Amino acid sequence: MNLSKFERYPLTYGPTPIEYLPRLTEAIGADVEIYAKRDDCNSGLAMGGNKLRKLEYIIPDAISSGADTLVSIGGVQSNHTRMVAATAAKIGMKCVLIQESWVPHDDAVYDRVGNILMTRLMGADARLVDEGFDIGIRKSWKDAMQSVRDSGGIPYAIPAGASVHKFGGLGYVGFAEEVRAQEKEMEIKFDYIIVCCVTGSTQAGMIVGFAHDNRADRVIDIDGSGTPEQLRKQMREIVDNTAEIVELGRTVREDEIVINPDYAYPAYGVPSKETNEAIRLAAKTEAMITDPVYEGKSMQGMIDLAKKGFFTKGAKILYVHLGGVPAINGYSYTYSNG
Ligand code: 5PA
Repeated sequence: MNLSKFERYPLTYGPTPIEYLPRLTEAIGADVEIYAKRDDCNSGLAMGGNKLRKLEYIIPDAISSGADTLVSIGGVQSNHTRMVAATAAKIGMKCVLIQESWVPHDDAVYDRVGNILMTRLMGADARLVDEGFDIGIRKSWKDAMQSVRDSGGIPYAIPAGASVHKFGGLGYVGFAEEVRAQEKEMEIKFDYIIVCCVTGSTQAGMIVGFAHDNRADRVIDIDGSGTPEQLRKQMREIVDNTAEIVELGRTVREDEIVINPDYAYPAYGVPSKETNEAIRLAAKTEAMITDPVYEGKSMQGMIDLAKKGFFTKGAKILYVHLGGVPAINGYSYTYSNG
């Protein structure tokens, strides 16, 4: 496998910490140990998060294309578009963002706070569009590309979640290499890795990275999309493309792509009662804040699976915190009493 042949534009601080979560482990009360990998603390750019690992491998291509405007897409409270806006500001490019109504959620300030507030502050042109949730390529996004051309600019296309980009999976191949090095240092080995996926390249990258030491099937995706079949199809494509370009040397088997669809209810971006309980538990035991769209659902899934005895006895579980906390500001009524 060869990742080092790809150019990387540094946007993160470097390897993210892994920490043991003793109070959460105790509160769950199953025979497992919970650790967290803090990709939510990976950068000084507008609060960071998982998209920066992906963008590190995409930005060299954007720069060499001669583009002057990054164009991307997400929901109103998209973390991804915040990270694209941050990257554009940092490298001195313009930024046009399509922000669609992906989440059926009413809150008086939903389109004013959190991610979109920071996105606007960083100078991005955030365009609100009334379209529902879809992880695929959208017409609104293609129209945005054209509007940049029409005004004399040169756009560079970054798809939703930076996922179906030819280099979208590379960042999380690097994550797997980083975890392997940290395991060596810490003299432990994780039995399971828990991650929340929606557009797919975070887990797809991990799958390829961990296929290298034959434990891709230990990466458990807790789906946050509510459209797991479309996610699996998209993930399969990203896995195959990424495996080929990093020269994994074999095809990833279907059973190595593990997606658990059980916790995405009631809908993308809408937390269930159980999601909110999981968010509160992580906050009260470890001061680790998770959001109602992504990490709260993977937290819920991990807790529930641990309680149900899904993990082997004594297992060491690595919960990957991918960021996303700013969106919580759009849910002020949900958490008005904690
Ligand atoms: C997101 C995605 P993938 O899209 O790579 O599957 O990652 C899922 C994910 N956690 C997990 C957080 C905090 C995320 O932000 N967010 C999207 C966004 O627009 O922000 C791409 C959907």
